[in-house]
Amino acid sequence: MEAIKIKNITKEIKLDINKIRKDFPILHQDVNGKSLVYFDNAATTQKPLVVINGLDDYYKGINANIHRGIHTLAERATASFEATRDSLKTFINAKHREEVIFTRGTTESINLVAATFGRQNIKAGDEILISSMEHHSNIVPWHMLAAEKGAVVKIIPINEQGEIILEEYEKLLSSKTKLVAVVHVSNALGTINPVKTIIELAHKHGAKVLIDGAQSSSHLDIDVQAIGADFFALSGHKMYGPTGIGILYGKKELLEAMPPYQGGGEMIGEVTYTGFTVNELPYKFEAGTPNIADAVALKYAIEYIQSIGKAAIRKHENDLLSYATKSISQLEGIRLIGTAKEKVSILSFVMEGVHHQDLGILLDQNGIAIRTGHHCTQPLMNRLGISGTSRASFALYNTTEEIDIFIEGMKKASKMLR
Ligand code: 7TS
Repeated sequence: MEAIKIKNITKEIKLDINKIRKDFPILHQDVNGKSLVYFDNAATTQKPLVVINGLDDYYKGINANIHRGIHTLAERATASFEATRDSLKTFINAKHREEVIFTRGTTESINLVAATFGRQNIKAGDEILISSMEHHSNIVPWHMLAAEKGAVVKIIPINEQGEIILEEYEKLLSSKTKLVAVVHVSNALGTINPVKTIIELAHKHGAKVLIDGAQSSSHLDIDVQAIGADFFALSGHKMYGPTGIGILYGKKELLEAMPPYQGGGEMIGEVTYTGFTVNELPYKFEAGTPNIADAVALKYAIEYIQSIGKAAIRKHENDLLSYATKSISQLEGIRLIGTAKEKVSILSFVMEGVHHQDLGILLDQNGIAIRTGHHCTQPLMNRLGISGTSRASFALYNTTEEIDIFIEGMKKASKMLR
């Protein structure tokens, strides 16, 4: 009953895209003499006025250092900073607010886990499983840890559609597996991974699981308790928030058992000339003055997403992906890279006989911003036998008219380059 009800509601939701586009000043400009078409949302999303104004308001009316001062501005800044933690707790459905640790973003969150949980728990001969479609930020920290400890990084294979092969994953799990680190949504393929199942299987073997949520947080409902994640990382800038701020979610009992990440102010209880004691969560992992302003403004991005609703966003983005997939498939010499059954609005492709960089440059000359290259997934590109792809990634403010312009640009480029 419940599922049917939700489906009906979702069907009825139609976004007022013109109204939404007015919230994003950057979209209304010409680039190289043409109206900007911004299709590089998987790299970073644009920011709505509420976020831009939030930053402005913070520096004009609130700015002070947090957690230390007793004066009014310090109290205001602390309250605003901590209010974002509460918003994020709700956004990812964490059980406790102290499970939300502020970091610079996904990359730092993963490095934090490698440097603390990893160093503490992973020994020589232990195994870390990652998938074939990880971003470099969910590969290199594990290579570094494995080299330091004499541990082994093993790779979960994918099929030709770009989906994790669960049976192969199950075969890799054993009592040696200490950590599974998997991306929720692939930035290069758009694949949505079955993270709940991946986590359940890992837990059967006593392994902990880190989910890289950099690409999922703006598209999907995130519920860390429902999926059972031990760690979950996200970046504010990929969900309409500022750059330089993100979070690590960790289960309280795990975070409590982990050693601190960096030493400095705020992460301590008491310091003497001979040692120190550690502060309680979440401050134990937040040494030094954090990125207060961007954390404060991130709350407005979350509220913006919530005011529109993930269901409506997802419906609109799915429509865009279907439209774009159909349109591009009618062009000659296009090979889609990433054709998983469950995908977000990422369209990766190769134009046969054309280097992706040349295509990107030509599209840019027509005001169309896409991403080209290996998308920081070099091992995946090697696995697929390609040097890179062209990637158009759509957000809630994109339109089918923009896709038409993109397709026209592609036709023009194809004529010139092939
Ligand atoms: N994980 C995934 C899946 C990503 O897509 C990215 C960034 C990161 C981690 C790193 O996030 P950061 O905020 O810490 O930098 N991905 C991309 C991309 O696809 N194009 O530019 C950055």
